[in-house]
Amino acid sequence: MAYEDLREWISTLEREGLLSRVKCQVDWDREIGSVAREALNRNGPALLFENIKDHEDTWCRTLFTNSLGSRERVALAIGLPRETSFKEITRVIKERLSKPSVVKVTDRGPVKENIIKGDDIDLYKMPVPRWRLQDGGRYINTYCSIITRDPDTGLLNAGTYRGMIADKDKIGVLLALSQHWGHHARKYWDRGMEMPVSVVYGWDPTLLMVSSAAVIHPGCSEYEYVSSLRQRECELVKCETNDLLVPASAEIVIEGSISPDPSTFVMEGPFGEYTGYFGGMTSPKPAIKVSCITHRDNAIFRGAVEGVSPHKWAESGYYCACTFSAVSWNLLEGIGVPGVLDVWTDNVVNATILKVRIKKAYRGHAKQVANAIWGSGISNYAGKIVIVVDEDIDIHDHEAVEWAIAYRVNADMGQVLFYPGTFGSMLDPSVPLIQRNIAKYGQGKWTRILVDATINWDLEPQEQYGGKRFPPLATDIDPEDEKKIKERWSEYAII
Ligand SMILES: Cc1cc2nc3c(=O)[nH]c(=O)nc-3n(C[C@H](O)[C@H](O)[C@H](O)COP(=O)(O)O)c2cc1C
Ligand SMILES: [Mn+2]
Repeated sequence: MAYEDLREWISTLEREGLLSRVKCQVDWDREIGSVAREALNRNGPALLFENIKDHEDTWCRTLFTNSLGSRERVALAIGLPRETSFKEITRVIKERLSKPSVVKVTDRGPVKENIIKGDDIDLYKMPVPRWRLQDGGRYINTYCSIITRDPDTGLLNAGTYRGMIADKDKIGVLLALSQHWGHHARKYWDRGMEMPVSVVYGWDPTLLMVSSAAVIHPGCSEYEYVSSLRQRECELVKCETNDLLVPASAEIVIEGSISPDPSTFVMEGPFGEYTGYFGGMTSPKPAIKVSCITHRDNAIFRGAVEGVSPHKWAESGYYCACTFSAVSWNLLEGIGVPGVLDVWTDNVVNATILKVRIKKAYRGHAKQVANAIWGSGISNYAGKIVIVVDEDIDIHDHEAVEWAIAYRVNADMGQVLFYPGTFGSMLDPSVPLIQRNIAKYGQGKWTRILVDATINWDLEPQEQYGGKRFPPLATDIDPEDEKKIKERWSEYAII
C-alpha cells in the first residue's frame, strides 16, 4: 500500500482513528509546539492544525505533524499491519532498502498549481511554528527533504536538514560538510558556484523516512529507495528555477541556493535536537536564498517537534530507530561482514548506540563490525557506541544485552575498544562546544567505543566446561530432570 501523497496518508490515518483535527485557533508561537509535544508524551494521534493565528488568510493555513509518532503509524506508513513489531518493521525496511527501484519523471503535477516568485516570496506566510521558547526562531525545515545534485556525477541527494526562517526569503541551515549535501556544497563552492537546493514539504511519509536516514546510495539517489520502500515508483517533476527533481504531488517546494560567501550568512540556532537537548547554538550559518515557491491549492505544511529523552519520544524516536538499524544492517552486509543476524538501536538513542547480533565465526568478528560502521558514511550520527552480541542474545531485550555485557565482557581482555579522534555528532553535548564548531572542523569529535559482548575466543575451551569456552547455563534444567518434574508437577501442589 503506497500513499499517492500527503493527503492520502492523512485520510488513511483519519479512517483508522489515528488523527485529530485541531479546529480551535492555536498560536504558531510556542502553542503548536507545546501541544505537539504534549500529544507525543501522551502517545497521542497525528495532528492536523486547521486554524492557526495570523494564518487565517495566507496561502498556507494548515499544519500537519506527529504522524510517525507511534509504532503502529510507522507500520502503516510502509503498508504493514498496525500491530507489527519494531523488529519486524526494521526487517521489512532492511529488505526494501537493499534494492533500489525505479522513478518516473513527468512534466506536470499538483505541486505546480501555484508558483510564487520575486517580491511575492514571503516565508512568514507559511504557518511555521516557533516550536519551543528557546528555539532560535521559527524552524521551517524539520520534516522536509532537501534535494541537491552532485555537480560531478549528476546524481541527486535527498537529506533532512534543519533550517530556521531568517528573513522573508532566507532560511539559515546547519550544513555539515560530512553529510551528503555537504559533499555537494564543497564541490559547487570550490568552483565558485552557489549550490542549488529544493526543499520538499509534505508527501508520502516514506520520503522523509529515507531522507532522514543515512542511506548509502551509490549510482542513484534516495528517490529510488523511496520507490522501493513505498513499493510504488516516485513520480518526479523538474523545479522552476533549477534542474532538481521533486515529487509531482508534494504539498510545497521551496527552491533556492546556498552561497559560501560569509557575508550571506545568517544567525541560526539553537534548536531542540534529537539528543533531547538544545544544540547547534546561535552562530552565523549558510542560508538558502529562496528563488521560488511552488505549492498545491490549500497546501498543507509538514513540520515536527524534535527531541527524544526517556519516555518522551518525538516522531524520530519511533521511525529513525527502524530506518537507522535497517541501513546499518544493509551496510554491514554490503561491505561483506558475514553472520549479521540483527541490528537495533533503542528508540531513545537514535543510532548513537548500535547493537549488532552476529553468528560469531572467528576471533575479531566484532571488531570487524565496529570498523565497518565507523568507516562508513552512516557514522555522522550513528555508532558512537557499538555493542556486539552472540546469536543467543536478543538485542531487542535490554535484559539480555545487559546480561551479556555483565558476564561476557572483561575490559582488559580486548573487548572494550576505544577509537579516538573520529568525526561525530556536532550536536552531542558530552563533547566540548569548541570541539564541535562545524565552521572550523566540519563535524564534531567522538571517541567511539566497541563493547564486544560476544564470548571471548581468547578464552580457551575447558574440559570442565564440557569442551566449551564458557560453563553451561545454570538456569536450564537438565532435560532428564526436567522431564521427571514435569510428570510429577501436579503432585507438588505448587500454586
Ligand atoms: C528533523 C531532522 C533534522 C535533521 N537536521 C539535520 C541537520 O541540520 N544537519 C545534519 O547534518 N543532519 C540532520 N539530520 C540528520 C540527517 O537527516 C541524516 O543524517 C541523513 O542521513 C542526511 O542525509 P544524507 O545521508 O543524504 O546526507 C536531521 C534529521 C531529522 C529527522
Ligand atoms: Mn544521501
